[in-house]
Amino acid sequence: MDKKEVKVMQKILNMNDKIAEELREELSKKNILFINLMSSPGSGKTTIMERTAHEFGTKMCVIEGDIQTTLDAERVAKAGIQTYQINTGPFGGDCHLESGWIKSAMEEIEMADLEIIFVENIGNLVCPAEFDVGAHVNAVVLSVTEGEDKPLKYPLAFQNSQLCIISKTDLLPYLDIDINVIKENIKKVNPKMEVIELSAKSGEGFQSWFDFLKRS
Ligand SMILES: Nc1nc2c(ncn2[C@@H]2O[C@H](COP(=O)(O)OP(=O)(O)O)[C@@H](O)[C@H]2O)c(=O)[nH]1
Ligand SMILES: [Mg+2]
Repeated sequence: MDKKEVKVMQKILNMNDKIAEELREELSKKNILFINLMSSPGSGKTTIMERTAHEFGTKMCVIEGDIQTTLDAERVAKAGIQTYQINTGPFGGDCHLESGWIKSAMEEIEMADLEIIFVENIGNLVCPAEFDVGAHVNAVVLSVTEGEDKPLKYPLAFQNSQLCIISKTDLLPYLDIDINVIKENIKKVNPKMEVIELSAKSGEGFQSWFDFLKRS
């Protein structure tokens, strides 16, 4: 293995962690909760943000991460809240967000009335889990259509998160999926994981999500 390459990578991660720690402390002092949502593409993160924005209104803001387009920020902004889009496409198309980019985004955000800042990380169940973005809570969203085995196949996202949102539960009647097996597999990789089941289509389970946010 090339030693120089390892050293450089280590340096980048150290810098990322340092900025992440500073961000976390700064937001704690401001009494703002910072939540990092991670998942594979299409699990329902933006739809969850849209419904959550209708509950919390201008007390929340969302930083959207995507390789290309401002589509998600446009969707969430319709709820009348502050949104900020980070595109990694022009900078090599990275598949994750780093704390330095989040810091730059936060410098643009008006924080006076905020109680919660969400980051919708780039859709990918692997890389985002490797980068601390400075959140108080990492949450991984797993939709029921993704299969029961995903916590076992992509354990880091589940091990580095405190909450798993099992989404799209309205689809369960149409699938050969046992939600109890999903939950068992989550517990196998992270026994302490809190789990919330919800459907952004029907709204079922959202009260548990809102309660989680209010007590976090
Ligand atoms: N049936 C159903 N579809 C959903 C639900 N949540 C999101 N979707 C659909 O799933 C697709 C991807 O959702 P989106 O929020 O863009 O996922 P993201 O890529 O994780 O942000 C969209 O077509 C949504 O309408 C849900 O709870 N139930
Ligand atoms: Mg999205």
